[in-house]
Amino acid sequence: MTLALVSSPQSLYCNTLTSSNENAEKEAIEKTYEKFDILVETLKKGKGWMTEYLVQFQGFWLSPSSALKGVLFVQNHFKSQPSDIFLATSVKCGTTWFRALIYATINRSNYSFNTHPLLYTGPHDCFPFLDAFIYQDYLVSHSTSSNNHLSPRLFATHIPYGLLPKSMITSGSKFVYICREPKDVLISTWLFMNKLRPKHLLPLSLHEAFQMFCEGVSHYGPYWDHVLGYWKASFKYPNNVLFIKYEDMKKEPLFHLKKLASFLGKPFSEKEEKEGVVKEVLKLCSFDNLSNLEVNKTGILRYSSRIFVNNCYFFRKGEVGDWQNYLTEEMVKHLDLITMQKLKGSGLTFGSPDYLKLNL
Ligand code: PAP
Repeated sequence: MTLALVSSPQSLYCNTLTSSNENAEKEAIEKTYEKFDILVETLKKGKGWMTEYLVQFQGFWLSPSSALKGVLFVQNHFKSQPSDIFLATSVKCGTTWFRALIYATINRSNYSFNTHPLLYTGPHDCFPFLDAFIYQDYLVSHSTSSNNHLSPRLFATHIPYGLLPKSMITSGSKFVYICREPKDVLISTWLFMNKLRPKHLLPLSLHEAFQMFCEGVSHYGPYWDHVLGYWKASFKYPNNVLFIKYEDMKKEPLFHLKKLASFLGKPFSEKEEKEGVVKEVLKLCSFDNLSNLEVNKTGILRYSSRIFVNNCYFFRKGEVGDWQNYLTEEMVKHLDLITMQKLKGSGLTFGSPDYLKLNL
């Protein structure tokens, strides 16, 4: 089914295009490709999870062919609008879930819950992943620019806060940031990436993945730096950055969805609450509901020009604490200690791990 998006990105680069500024923009894009070709050869390399290697750019590890390109294009070409809404996450922190929640919340008066587009469309197809969309769909985005009155535009991104162009931060756009307990992120990432790892590369062992994660060599990592960037921004710009933990949403979904809706400028009215609309949104976007839909069991997401991902890969268990089934006691201690050291003084903690009792 083709979904008629109510809130979709249209022209990502310019608000109004004439042929002359379109040509100038195309030239600038060519320059970015040239810059990319030169840059990628000069960057430090680290072992990859689902690619042969990652490169380190401005302090973060990125896959060279997609994430690095995406960051460069966003930094050099993306024109944000004050009404834009970004769902920002590091990988495996809840993008799929919150994509559905944000989409359903923003568009709740446009659809009935019985025939909702999310019943037929994977959450990843509801609004685009900016980092990949920006360089892949240049022409598409221009040819549909007549629709760019639609507002707000919704995007998902994995780009670390410190790598965002200044214009995105100062434009007034809103960022919803989702973070997750690092041990669950590690396990979820390891299992997911091994499914996508090309056949010619041997599967990553948990031991290797653990080492790489702890050293910060993970997609858009170090994970803790990613989290801290948005954590600090949420204090500096509380009206523009909302920071939510995956675990908190699991524990108190009603409270956090209402907070999210208010932050997005679409608070649930008393009448809606009484009519059960908040609960309907939560039910629609729940793991049980989404993971059992045909589209999410059999559909395929075109993640980038070369990567296609089965929708079902985005739904595994959706639980808190599954790391207990994989990590040894030693691994847990080591990872908790890194987390404690990295987050020290920030005020951010995850759960109540043993290290908090250590007074380190
Ligand atoms: P991405 O970074 O590739 O987009 P993302 O959606 O952020 O992935 O994370 C996937 C995780 O969210 C999976 O966690 P798990 O491996 O620990 O199970 C997935 O199961 C979980 N997830 C997906 N949808 C939901 C949902 N509706 N509610 C709760 N968790 C969900």
